[in-house]
Amino acid sequence: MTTSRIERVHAREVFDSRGKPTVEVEVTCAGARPGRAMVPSGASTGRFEAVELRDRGDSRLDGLGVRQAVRNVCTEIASALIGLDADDQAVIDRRLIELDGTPQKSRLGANAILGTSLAVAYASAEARGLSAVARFREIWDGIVGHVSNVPMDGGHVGNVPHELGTRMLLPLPMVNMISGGLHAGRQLEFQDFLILPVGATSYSQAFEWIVMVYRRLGRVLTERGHEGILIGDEGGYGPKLRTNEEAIELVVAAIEAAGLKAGSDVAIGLDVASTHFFEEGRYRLPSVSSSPLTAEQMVDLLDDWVARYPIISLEDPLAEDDWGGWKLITERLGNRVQLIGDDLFVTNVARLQEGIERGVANSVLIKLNQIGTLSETLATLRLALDNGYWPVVSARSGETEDATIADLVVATGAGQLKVGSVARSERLAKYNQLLRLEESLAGVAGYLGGAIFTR
Ligand code: 2PG
Ligand code: MG
Repeated sequence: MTTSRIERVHAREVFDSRGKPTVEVEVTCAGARPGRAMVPSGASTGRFEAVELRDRGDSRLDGLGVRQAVRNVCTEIASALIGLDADDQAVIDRRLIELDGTPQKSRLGANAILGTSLAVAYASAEARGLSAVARFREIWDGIVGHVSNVPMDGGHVGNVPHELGTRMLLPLPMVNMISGGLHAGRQLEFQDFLILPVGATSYSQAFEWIVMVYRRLGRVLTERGHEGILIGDEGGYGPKLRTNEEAIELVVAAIEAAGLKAGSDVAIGLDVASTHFFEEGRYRLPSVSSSPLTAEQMVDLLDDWVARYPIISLEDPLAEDDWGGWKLITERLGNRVQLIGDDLFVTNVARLQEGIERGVANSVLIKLNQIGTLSETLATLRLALDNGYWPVVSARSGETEDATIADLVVATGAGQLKVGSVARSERLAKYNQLLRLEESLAGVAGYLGGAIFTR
């Protein structure tokens, strides 16, 4: 018998940052304290994501309850896992996938499965007295093995530096300043106006710059007459603006007001999240044009913005089904800008593989709950690195105090992290954990920052 034999699997319903129920799982190994994880939840979800099981049809909590998912953990999943070795994450995750038996984890629920998968990793850490980051590092080394980091031919995808995936790294944060889309009352069509402090030389310096830009943005908004500004789901400001470009200009003004250089110190990223305004093959952007845009017009628009503003990263610039549009933007901008597939790839190996084969995008957003197990998430991360795609580990718009992604991004050396703004504790839980890791891993974990784009 190993020291990490699973003795108990338990779950409960808890609540996330939007006050929606979510699943918390505890897995306990013989003689150890329980390992615990909580599951996040998206609002702008992709159609190809793993399925979150909710108690639809139940009048309680508007049908948002997760009691069935909780029951699934406490009954079927518990029976399947008790007695297994928590150190064997790959075996456990395979068992969970087989037990569910559906392509998108809709029977037991991706929330039930991910909560369990992560709690197993924590249980293994508890059983052997390891920190979370050390356990994730072990799993990354063990399951994923050596990452070859071969850049793709043709130079249209990023030349990902060798350090990504091969050593522990504090990430370059990509941080939401202004929210629109489905996260802030639809005043703006685009979802996230983000900053990337590419000129900072350490994570803590990067974080301080972010805090200062956020504070200055608040002041700039007030000075320009935006009273009673709404804060979006991820802590970004949600002012009433007429156009998406106005949001970019405000962020540039805030960077400068913080005494920093827009571009070389702090660059801009957009999560266009275009799937939610893609209708019948066209992009509906009333603030830009009264008639919906074709993919080509969308690419022209973004190309123009990239030329005029210090934008270095675009997420979901085209919709989850628009492979043709994606191909076009990759050809036009792929050697100048990070093009992140979120709804497009949904952290799914098969979809990312398809993107690689089609020569589409050069970066992938990594969200644990889009795919539903730790092992599958790491497999997608590895596929990205093997093919010269930058991975960006990401939180969801619905989060909890669970800081797993902070430990995970450092352990895997993925290089970038997207969490949301610096105004809500479910976001700060991750940023603060990174500050702890920067201290405890001094001399062990590196920091490449903006150099991930230029090496
Ligand atoms: C995204 C995420 C996080 P959601 O689109 O990248 O910003 O949003 O969790 O709502 O999908
Ligand atoms: Mg997104």
